[in-house]
Amino acid sequence: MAPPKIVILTGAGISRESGLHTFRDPDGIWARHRIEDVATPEAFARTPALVQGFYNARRAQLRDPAIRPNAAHEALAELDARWPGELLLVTQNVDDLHDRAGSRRLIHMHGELAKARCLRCEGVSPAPGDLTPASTCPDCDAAGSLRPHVVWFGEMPLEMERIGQALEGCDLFVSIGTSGAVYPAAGFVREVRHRADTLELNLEPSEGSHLFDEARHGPATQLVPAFVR
Ligand code: BJW
Repeated sequence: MAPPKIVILTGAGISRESGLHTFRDPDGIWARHRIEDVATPEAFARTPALVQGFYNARRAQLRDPAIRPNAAHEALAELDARWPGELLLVTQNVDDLHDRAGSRRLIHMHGELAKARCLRCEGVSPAPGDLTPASTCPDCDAAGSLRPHVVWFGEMPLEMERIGQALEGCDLFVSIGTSGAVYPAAGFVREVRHRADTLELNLEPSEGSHLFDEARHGPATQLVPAFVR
């Protein structure tokens, strides 16, 4: 019999114990910044330097040697390496901790902090240390055309077709460290729950906890290795 097909969704909670803040916890990013100021296309059009500064600071934090993949990222990379069947890790996180841990079958549906996108040619390139409203695209040389390669509210998340196909065929859906507050990711469990097993691993019950067959609550560095091994 073929091994079960697995889709795993992760959110900011999986990177919390690596030292990165979540969004909606009391000490989270949205407690210090207004979404309308930093995470919409309108904010970027209005005050590009402010938005670039917000992402420059988070990019700099990611380069801090103290910020490293934790036991949860490592366990998922281990699962990816040894799982003989279909597996897709879909992360909402823009950090690169899954990549650094070694996960390969990975989609960053909300983009990547370490990359920039050109508004002119749409090329995606490594972000320079600091992006400014004057930064030049390395692909088309257009000046002032680079934006953070992240998905803001009102924008279409990335690779939705591939994610949709994986969800359609999956036998097990696991959601880790996400509040279930942001769509379309928050809706994945509803898409699969009538034909796949569903499991939530989160510090506390999420908004959609009741939709899962099983929910285990605690820190990701304990729950995820225990699930994988
Ligand atoms: C731990 C832990 C530990 C802590 N261990 N756990 C009304 C209804 C439905 C939809 C909408 C609506 N009105 C507007 C919308 C659409 C909107 C939306 O969902 N809004 C909601 C707020 C209602 N969505 C969009 O605009 C999206 N695009 C879209 O919908 O396009 C149209 C479309 C239509 C049809 C199909 C497909 C598309 C785009 C959303 C973009 C989100 N962008 C951000 C910013 C990215 C860049 C950046 O990083 O700055 O993405 S917002 C932010 O939230 C970020 C995250 O990826 C995302 C999700 O947050 P996450 O990861 O869940 O973090 P938290 O903080 O919320 O939760 C952390 C959890 O971890 C908590 O539960 C903790 O308890 C737990 N935790 N420590 C385990 N140690």
